[in-house]
Amino acid sequence: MSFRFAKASVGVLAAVLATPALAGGDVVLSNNTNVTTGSNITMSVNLANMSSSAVGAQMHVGYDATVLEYVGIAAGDDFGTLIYSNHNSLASKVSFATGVAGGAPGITAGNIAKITFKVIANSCADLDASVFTTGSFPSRISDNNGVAITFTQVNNSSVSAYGDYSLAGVPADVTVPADAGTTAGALVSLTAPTALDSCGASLAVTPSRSDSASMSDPYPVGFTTVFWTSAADPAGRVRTGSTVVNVSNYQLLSVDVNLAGTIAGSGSTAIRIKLSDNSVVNPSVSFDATGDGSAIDAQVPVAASYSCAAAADASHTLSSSKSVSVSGTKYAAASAYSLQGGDSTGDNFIDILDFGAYVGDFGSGKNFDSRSNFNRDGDVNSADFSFISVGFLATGDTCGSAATGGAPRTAVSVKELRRMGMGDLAYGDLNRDGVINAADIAWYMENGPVPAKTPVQPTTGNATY
Ligand SMILES: [Ca+2]
Ligand SMILES: [Ca+2]
Ligand SMILES: [Ca+2]
Repeated sequence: MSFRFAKASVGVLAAVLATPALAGGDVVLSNNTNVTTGSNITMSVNLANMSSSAVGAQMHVGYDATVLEYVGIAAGDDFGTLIYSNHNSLASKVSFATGVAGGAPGITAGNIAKITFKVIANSCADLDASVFTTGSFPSRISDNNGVAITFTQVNNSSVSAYGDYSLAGVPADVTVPADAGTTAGALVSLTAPTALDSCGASLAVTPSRSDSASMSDPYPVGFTTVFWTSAADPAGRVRTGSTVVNVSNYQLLSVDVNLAGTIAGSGSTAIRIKLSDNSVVNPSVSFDATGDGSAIDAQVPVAASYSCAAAADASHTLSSSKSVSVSGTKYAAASAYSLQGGDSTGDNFIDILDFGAYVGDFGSGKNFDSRSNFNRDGDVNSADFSFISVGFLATGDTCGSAATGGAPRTAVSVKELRRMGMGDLAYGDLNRDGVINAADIAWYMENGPVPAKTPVQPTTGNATY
């Protein structure tokens, strides 16, 4: 095989000083920009603006070995013959000669070689990653007469190799209660993550929700996933993240709840809160030694609204009602509850039944929650009887409806108590006439909770209950 350039080059190399060079053109390095670090890029060695047709060239291209790793060289689209090539890894340099096969007319512009590198480091518009350089033989371009054409080296290759990047500040998963005053769920404000490509340019991050709602809409009860997606970096890579929003199936109610009267002990107990839709919750409330307590963020069923909440210690106090309104994202009672002690039977009346319980419960070794221990000290005694005495025949308030119906009672027979399954209240029949009534209270006031040794006959002959 023979090549016009190969034949001519021998003579040109010898005659380069003797023969005046032709007016020139440009040699340009160019490459595909914006690649992913780790991928290959191919530098094109091109001629442009040549004053006369070129048929052969010999050149040296150096490269930055911290960014590029040599892979190989090939002839160009227009100089289709690779006559010679050498890779000097120590010098980080590729030397080559290419030309047009015999008979071709030559070119004034076109591609004379392709050098492939692997990009081994991130690079941001790196203009020095590959450059024309000098080497063991002169760089030259020749026409088909073997005459050199002068040229200007134009190093306009720009390597941009993009490394990995990630979203910054992806919000952590959140669990929140449902907002009060709506069944739509909860409004949750999430700060969108940010993204910078490996060259430091900001990339927009777009959210989307698994329920297809807008970010400003309430999140429904249950789990909703927010997907965050960055715009592609110049190498075409997107990054994603997600945040799960869990809206719990309850709303929050806070109430200030206090025990009325003279309280002498502290402790915790469940407070029954009955809401205006008849749902009931029983948060535990801690009371201090003066009877002050509160239920903060008690969990209540999700509802569009609550107008009223009735609170009680069901084994000690009457119920008390307050209107309820939305405060921020929670429900709040209009004012503090003051729970009146004296109702041991939980029927929302303070009456003769509670007196019966009191007599049976009388004694020491009691705790905060012991029945009939209305002042919450260590005993059930006269201090507790005073709660019954002060509140006798009072009825609690349950948002406008009685808890059990009926009315407080002034008398009850022992037989009826037993039919009601409340035989333990029969201790209240202190005078042992078969009826618990005002006469037993009078007996207690005179004798204490000590039953008569023999029954006292009713003065009226028959009870009237
Ligand atoms: Ca009662
Ligand atoms: Ca007590
Ligand atoms: Ca009696």
